[in-house]
Amino acid sequence: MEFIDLRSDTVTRPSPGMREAMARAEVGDDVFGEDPTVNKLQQKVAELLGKEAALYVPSGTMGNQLCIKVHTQPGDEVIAEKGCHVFNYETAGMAFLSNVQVHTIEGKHGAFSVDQVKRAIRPKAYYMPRTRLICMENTHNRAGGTVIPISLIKEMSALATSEGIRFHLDGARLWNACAETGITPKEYVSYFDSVSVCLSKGLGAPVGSVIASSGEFIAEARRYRKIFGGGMRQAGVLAAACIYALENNIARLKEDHANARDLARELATIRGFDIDMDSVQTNIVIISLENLGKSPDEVLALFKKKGVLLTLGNYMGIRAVTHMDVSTEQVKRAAQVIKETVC
Ligand code: TLP
Repeated sequence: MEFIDLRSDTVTRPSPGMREAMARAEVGDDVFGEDPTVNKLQQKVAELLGKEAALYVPSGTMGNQLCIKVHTQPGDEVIAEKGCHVFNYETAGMAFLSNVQVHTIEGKHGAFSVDQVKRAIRPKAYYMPRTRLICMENTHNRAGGTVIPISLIKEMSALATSEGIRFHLDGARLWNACAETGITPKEYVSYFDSVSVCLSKGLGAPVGSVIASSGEFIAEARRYRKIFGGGMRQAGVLAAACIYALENNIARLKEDHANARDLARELATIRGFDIDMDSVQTNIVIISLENLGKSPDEVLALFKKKGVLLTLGNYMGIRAVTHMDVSTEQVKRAAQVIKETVC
């Protein structure tokens, strides 16, 4: 059976053009800094994001965790939104790798306010944790692919600077925020000390993320990347796919957003499917099943039998993600199958 796979934009496979670019890639040993394609990717991303330096890493998780490691000391505290990826889906990496604790704040549509953060910042006392870092996620995955307003980012950045606190962006899907708002990656990233962006989600590369920051920061991150086992050798074959993704796959992201909006509108007509339409801003649709009378696992299994794959979302919720490997036609078909299955 051919599946319509809406579990995540991570399921995208390299296209023939991308595979060709990978096959042609010049390579070298990247632990020696000698892979020309990796170096080209890092330079390209640093320029695109307006930062001094960048580093290719195997995953978004490693990108975030490296940045947290470089920013913090054991015993520090990190402020993050309650639903964010670094807190929920990185297997307690912050505690495990950086020995820091997380101070979570519940935001609206993935965004916490400056006031909430002000209240969360610890007074400077030797017996209290030291607030060292604020993490933000844009777009915010668990909130439904929501875009964090640039005005809020600006204000938060000013607060962080005045308090001597670092500011990190989990920009796994920053490209989607840019496609939706028209704001450039450089503008978004200018308010942060560090950023991690993913090439292996909506942009369709098979593997990899890039972190960007100052030259000194990236040199330190490179050291930790080796410690964490992320020093790669002839990684140019993968970096070539990332360069191809940046050059070819950004412009089309709005198609995914339009597909997600259409899907959300269709699914919202189903009784027991609750969708916050205000949260459907990019390529993610979160559906709450609290009023359906069937468990998310049960529903997902039924869809799977009919060839449509979704995944678990929040509590009692499921998630659909549109991406370049599902056409508008397939998204329409998926909506139809879902309707027939639950109605
Ligand atoms: N997200 C995955 C799952 O882990 C939930 C997905 O399918 O959406 N930041 C954000 C905002 C992410 O959504 C993800 C992946 C990551 C970081 C981590 O990226 P990887 O999977 O490359 O480690």
